[in-house]
Amino acid sequence: MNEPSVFTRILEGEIPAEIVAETPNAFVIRDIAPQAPVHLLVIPKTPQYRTVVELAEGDPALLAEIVALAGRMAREHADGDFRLVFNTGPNAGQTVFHVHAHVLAGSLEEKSTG
Ligand code: DGP
Repeated sequence: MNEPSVFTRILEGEIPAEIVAETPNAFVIRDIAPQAPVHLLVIPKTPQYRTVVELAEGDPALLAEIVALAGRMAREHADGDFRLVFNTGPNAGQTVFHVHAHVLAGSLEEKSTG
């Protein structure tokens, strides 16, 4: 058995984090190191998919739920416009291998992302 991911540990209350939104299949937290005025992580509850490609291949309906929830978060926390980022693989900067969508929104002028 793999160790539970940091996101599973947050979902189970072992690591403190505010759950910003929750649905039957997904939950949302604020990124601990925000790269934009609004930087949320939309995360499937299941830990079984490590990357967005695995999720797309294994459960496309769940991927669609993640994208729809990202859109809802952008409307509720910003003006509805957002960037959706799935870092995929360590050479692309992925550090947590429990698939998650970065929702980056808010004023471009305030943003300090690379
Ligand atoms: P990635 O590099 O795409 O795997 O993004 C993982 C993100 O997870 C990274 O931007 C920081 C965030 N993160 C890691 N640990 C924690 C944590 O304990 N709490 C919160 N809120 N975010 C975390």
